[in-house]
Amino acid sequence: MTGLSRGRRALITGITGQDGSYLAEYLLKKGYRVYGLVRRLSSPNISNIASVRGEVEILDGDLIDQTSLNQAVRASEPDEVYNLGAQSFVATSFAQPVLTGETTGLGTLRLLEAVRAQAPQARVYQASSSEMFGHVQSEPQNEGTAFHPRSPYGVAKVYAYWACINYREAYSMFVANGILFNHESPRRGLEFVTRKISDGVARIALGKAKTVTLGNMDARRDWGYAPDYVDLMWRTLQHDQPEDFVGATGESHTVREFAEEAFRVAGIEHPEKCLATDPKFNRPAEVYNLRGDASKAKRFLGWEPRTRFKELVRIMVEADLARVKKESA
Ligand code: NDP
Ligand code: GDR
Repeated sequence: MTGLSRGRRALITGITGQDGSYLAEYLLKKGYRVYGLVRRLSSPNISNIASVRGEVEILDGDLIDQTSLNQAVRASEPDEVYNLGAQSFVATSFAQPVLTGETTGLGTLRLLEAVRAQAPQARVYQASSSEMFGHVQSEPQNEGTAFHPRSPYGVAKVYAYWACINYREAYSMFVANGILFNHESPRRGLEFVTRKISDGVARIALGKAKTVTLGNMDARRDWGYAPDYVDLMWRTLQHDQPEDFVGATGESHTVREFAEEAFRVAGIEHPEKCLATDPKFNRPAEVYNLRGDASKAKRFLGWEPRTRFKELVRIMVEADLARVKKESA
C-alpha cells in the first residue's frame, strides 16, 4: 500500500490537534504530500506537529470562513480530505453552543461545499463521534444504532454526519463517516478526563499536587489509543465505496477505573485519598455509558485496535511522568 500512496495529496483540517498530528505523521510515512489547515491564533499552537513541521504544508484557514476553505482545497488539490477540525470538548459545547454548531456542524458543510466546487473527485473522511449515540438506545453501539445526542457537540456532529451522507447521495461524492469512540494519547488536551488524570497522577507522584478533582466518576467509556484510530481513518478512504464505520475497542471502563489504574502505574498507594469530586465538572446532560462494536471495520477494512486499556493508561501516565519530571528539572 505504501508504494501506491506515494505522491498522493491529503488535506487535513485539525492538523494541530491530537488526531490530526498522528494522521499527518502516518500519511507522511506512506509517502503522501500533506497539507494542513491551521487557523490564525495570536500565538501559534503547533507543538503537536513540531516534529513534522518542515514536511507538511500549512494553509491558513478556518472552518468558520468559506473563502479560506475554498482556497485551501484549491491550493492543495487533494486526493483525500480528512475533516478533523472541530470544537471537540463536550463541556465547552454547553457554554459555547453556537460556536460549536458553527465549527463542528456548519464547518463540515462548508468544507463539503468547498470540495464539491473545487475537487469533487476527492475522497472525504468525516470525524463523526460516539457522542452521537449519547443516551444509548442499545448496547454495544454499531453503525445501525439510533442516535440520541446529549450535548450541543453531539447535536452538531449528528448534523455533520447527515450532511456527509446527503452529499454522498445527492452528488455521488466519496464521503465517509468514521464513528469513533474515545481515543486518547499523551497528545490529548489536558481538559479531557484521561489526560487530566494522567497529568494529575504524575504531579501527585512527583510531589507537585495532592489530589485530582473530577466530576462523574461512574461514567463509562470505550477508550482506545489514538494512533490505532488514524489507521482506521485512512483505511476508511481506501475502501472500494464510501461507507460509515465504527471504531472502538469493545471494552468499557469507568472514569474511576481509569484513575485507579493510573495510580497503580505510578506506584501510588491509597488512591482514594488522592481523588476528589466537584459538581462543577458535571454536565447538564451526561452520557453515562458507551461501548462500541467495530466488527464491520474488522470485516471490511481488516482493522482492529492493537492497544488495550491497561497499556493505554501506562503509555499516558509514563509520558506525563517523564514530561513533569523534565519541566521541574
Ligand atoms: P482536538 O480538539 O485535539 O483537535 C481539534 C482540532 O480542530 C485542532 O487542530 C483545532 O485547532 C481545530 N479547530 C478548532 N476550531 C477550528 C476552526 N474554527 N477552524 C479550523 N480548525 C479548528 O480533537 P481530536 O484530535 O481529539 O479529534 C479530532 C476530531 O475527531 C474532532 O473533530 C473530534 O470532534 C473528533 N472525534 C474525536 C474523538 C476522540 O476521542 N479524540 C472521538 C470521536 C470524534 P487549534 O489547535 O487551533 O485549536
Ligand atoms: P467525552 O470526553 O465527553 O467522552 O468526549 P471527556 O474526557 O471530556 O469525558 C469523558 C467522561 O468523563 C466524565 N468526567 C470528566 N470529564 C472531564 N473532561 N473532566 C472531568 O473532570 C471529568 N470527570 C468526569 C465526563 O462527564 C464524561 O462522561 C470525547 C471528545 O474527544 C469528543 O470530541 C469525542 O467525540 C468523544 O470523546 C468520543
